Amino acid sequence: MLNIKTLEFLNKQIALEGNASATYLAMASWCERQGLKGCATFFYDQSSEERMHMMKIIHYINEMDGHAIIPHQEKPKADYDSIQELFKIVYEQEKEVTAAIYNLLSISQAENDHSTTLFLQWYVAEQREEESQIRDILDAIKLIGTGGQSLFFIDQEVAKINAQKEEEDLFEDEE
Ligand code: OFO
Repeated sequence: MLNIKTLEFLNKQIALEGNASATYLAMASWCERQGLKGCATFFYDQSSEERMHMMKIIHYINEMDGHAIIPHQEKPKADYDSIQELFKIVYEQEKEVTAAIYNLLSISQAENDHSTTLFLQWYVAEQREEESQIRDILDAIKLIGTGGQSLFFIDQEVAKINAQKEEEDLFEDEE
């Protein structure tokens, strides 16, 4: 059984994960329209992952005899000035989600809710991975610069990250 405060913040987290999924989907669509195939694939995959994060919380709340509330979805930004802007937005968004997870964790610990504390450990690790990945992409963008063919090279770099992720996922599936 979840206490009222933990339930309230878990429900807030559903909204955050859902909004992250929608934002990534909007970014994927924008990238696809720009011919940035590597970036589009990256954001489509991220969008699916965020939806999965949201679903995990919905199932967890209901399993714990709470009521998972499906939130109103904010309309994500549709247009971006540059690929640099887009990844900077993503980084800030991920940092906000991490802060929300930490806050939720502090609440569950204060309430001696060991089950939720354990459940949230997965999200802590996931956020660390996501933030590190976005920082790597931002570093690559900085190195490549904004010269003539920079978009092409940035897209290639992101495509390499997609391939690496795919390999890691396969490896995890085999374990
Ligand atoms: Fe849900 O992992 Fe990012 O936001």
